[in-house]
Amino acid sequence: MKNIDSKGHVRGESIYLDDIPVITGTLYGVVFDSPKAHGKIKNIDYSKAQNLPGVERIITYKDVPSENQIGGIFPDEPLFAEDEVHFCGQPIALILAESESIARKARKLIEIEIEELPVIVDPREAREKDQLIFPPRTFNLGDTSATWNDCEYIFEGVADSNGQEHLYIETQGAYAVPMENGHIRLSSSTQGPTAVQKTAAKVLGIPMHKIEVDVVRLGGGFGGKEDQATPWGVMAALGAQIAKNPVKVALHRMDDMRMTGKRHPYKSDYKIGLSKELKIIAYEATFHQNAGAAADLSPAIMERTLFHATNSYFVPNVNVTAYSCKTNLPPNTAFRGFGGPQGMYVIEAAIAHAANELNISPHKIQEKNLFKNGDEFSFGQVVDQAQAESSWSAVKDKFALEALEKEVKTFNQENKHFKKGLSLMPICFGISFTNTPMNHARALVHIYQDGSVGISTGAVEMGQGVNTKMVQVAADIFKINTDKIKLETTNTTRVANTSPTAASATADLNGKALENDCNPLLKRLKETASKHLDTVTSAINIREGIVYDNDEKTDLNWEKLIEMAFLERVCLTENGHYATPLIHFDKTIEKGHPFAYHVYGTAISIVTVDCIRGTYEFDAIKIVHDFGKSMNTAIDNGQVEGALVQGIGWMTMEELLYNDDGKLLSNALSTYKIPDIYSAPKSIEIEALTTEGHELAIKKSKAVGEPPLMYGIGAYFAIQNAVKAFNPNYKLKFDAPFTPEKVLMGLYER
Ligand code: MTE
Ligand code: LUZ
Ligand code: MOS
Repeated sequence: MKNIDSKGHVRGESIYLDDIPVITGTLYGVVFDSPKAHGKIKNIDYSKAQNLPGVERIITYKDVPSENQIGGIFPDEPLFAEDEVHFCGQPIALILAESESIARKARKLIEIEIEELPVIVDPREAREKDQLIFPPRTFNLGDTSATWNDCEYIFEGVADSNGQEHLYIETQGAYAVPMENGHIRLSSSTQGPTAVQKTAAKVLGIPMHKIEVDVVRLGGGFGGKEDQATPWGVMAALGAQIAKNPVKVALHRMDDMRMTGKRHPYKSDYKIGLSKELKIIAYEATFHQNAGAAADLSPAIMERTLFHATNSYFVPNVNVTAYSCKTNLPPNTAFRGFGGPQGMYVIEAAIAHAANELNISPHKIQEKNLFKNGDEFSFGQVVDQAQAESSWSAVKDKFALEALEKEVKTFNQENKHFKKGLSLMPICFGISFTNTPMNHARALVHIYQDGSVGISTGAVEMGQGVNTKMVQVAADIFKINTDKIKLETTNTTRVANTSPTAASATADLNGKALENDCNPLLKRLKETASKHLDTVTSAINIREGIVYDNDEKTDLNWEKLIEMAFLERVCLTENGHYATPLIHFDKTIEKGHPFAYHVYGTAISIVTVDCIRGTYEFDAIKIVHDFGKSMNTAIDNGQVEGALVQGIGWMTMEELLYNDDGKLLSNALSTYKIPDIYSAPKSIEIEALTTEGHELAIKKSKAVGEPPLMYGIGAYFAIQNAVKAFNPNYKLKFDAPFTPEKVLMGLYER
């Protein structure tokens, strides 16, 4: 089935926040934000801005009727700064004006005096100064300290990875319309409609039922709108409440880049111990997460770093600790992979380091340590249905790895100024929110009298194709044509108390809730048909909209059946619920079974480095991916391609840069480069691993949104191998992204 949005997208008919018609008299909100990364606000003079014709009013923390607080996990983040600022870009006030351009002009007229305080941008410095967002956590398995003596080889080092700007095409924004009795209707570009609703209710001092959040779709989120769509939604709602007027807040690109958090940069230490047979028998790591100035989702992201610290490898003795370090950057947030990539990168660095010292291929170490059924993760979950070895051997066979390696070797012998590098990257990613209580969802189905069907779920469409998958789930149960089914907007009055669309689990959670609607509806319809046809319910079947009795066509079709059911007063609506079974986690001992299942896969990356310029091109990425039984190969392959290229961008070219004063230097598309069609791999081949799929995945089709991003980590090591091939004096460094500048330095270092 094609993505139901394809036609609308190519015709420009799909509706995003900016396509919602605004009501006459709407006020536009522009955020005035801190020009300094840390300091005490001594004085703010709003008078010139206030007096600019067209400016309606300026809202500050003083206008907040209830709590000036938007922290989701910890209450440590004000909506508007009060007397201190903690990062450049921190919102201080919302200017409401007749037009956006007037509001922007007014912003320039605000005068602010800040007494500057010391700025920390480095997470290690923050840890030294005891600036932690919350206490560190440690996952432990076996006994590393007792194992070092048994190790034949031990290697230690550091591995850093930088942050990443989400660069969703649609920037953050919301539109609030006041309705009767203090009710506010809020359109928001958010992955978490309930988070926006709940926080707005808290700040405005009204119950949640007075705020209705509606989401049509997002022009991308990538995690950047899981938590950080909230402030703009709350500001629009607050503006509407105070000004008694519709209010729209939509960030300009540079405002968005400056004010919002990104993927967390990490600085990490590793120590890896191997046996003579190259088994990793001990692994220790310390992760310094650069959280920024407030918690946001950092606790959950840090936790996922620990969950994925050994990637696809079984290590019997593990001790990994993570620190969430408070710095004066915008609070960093969810980004595809959610801390997992940052953890996986470090063990891959440790393996590359070991292989380099031992003068062997890293593949040897990787291959020897892949998870098998019955192995234990450091957090106590026992590995079952492991596809680490099967995807590894499938990638070797299907893509003739040995021949590829030979080609690279020959090329490197024959070419002086161009060198190729090859790497293998296995992935293993846990599916479920690591916070068990978040793993449930609801869906609402109406069958209308004419036989058409309307579906609401808690899932937010952001390009990942979840709406199409929801249509497929319902169509497969009812056995009717997909054009009879409409996916409604995501709306908190139809589906309440939703978890955000995140953790790649949206189709699983909402799809299974939807199955719990469709199955009982179908049962009632079959009962109606069996009564009418005077047969047993089990003899009734519906196929392609026709009712069959013992495989014989009847005169009943879907429409007639629905009409009949309605006249017989059968309920044609269901409200289904689903909660992932089995999962649990005990933080007091850091053990449990947090994931419904894992997604596996392996990628080969081949790069050609221009050794005069330091530039590079990816010739090919060849992937064997564990889709389970994919319910939509077009959508799922698209997710693999998109995630892969986004991962390569993070590892190679996206260079997020703050200066020592905490100011974002890579603050526009001229200074922050993401992969375009020219820098994407010349070829991407994706093969599906043949498996039975997993019972806890929707229709046995495994979650696909985030895991393939981590194939991109292989890009770093492929480039590194090419640099090594050119310059034998190159000393391995793990400092992603591997930008052309760094490549050039590596090529010519002595
Ligand atoms: N694909 C597109 N096109 N746009 C996005 O914003 N977000 C990713 C992924 N794929 C994203 C995307 C992220 S971060 C997640 S968690 C999943 O989609 C969420 O959707 P799912 O749970 O339906 O996979
Ligand atoms: N969000 C979240 C996530 O709140 N918990 C998670 O475990 C998670 N994992 C991936 C992406 N977003
Ligand atoms: Mo994705 S980082 O879970 O929004």
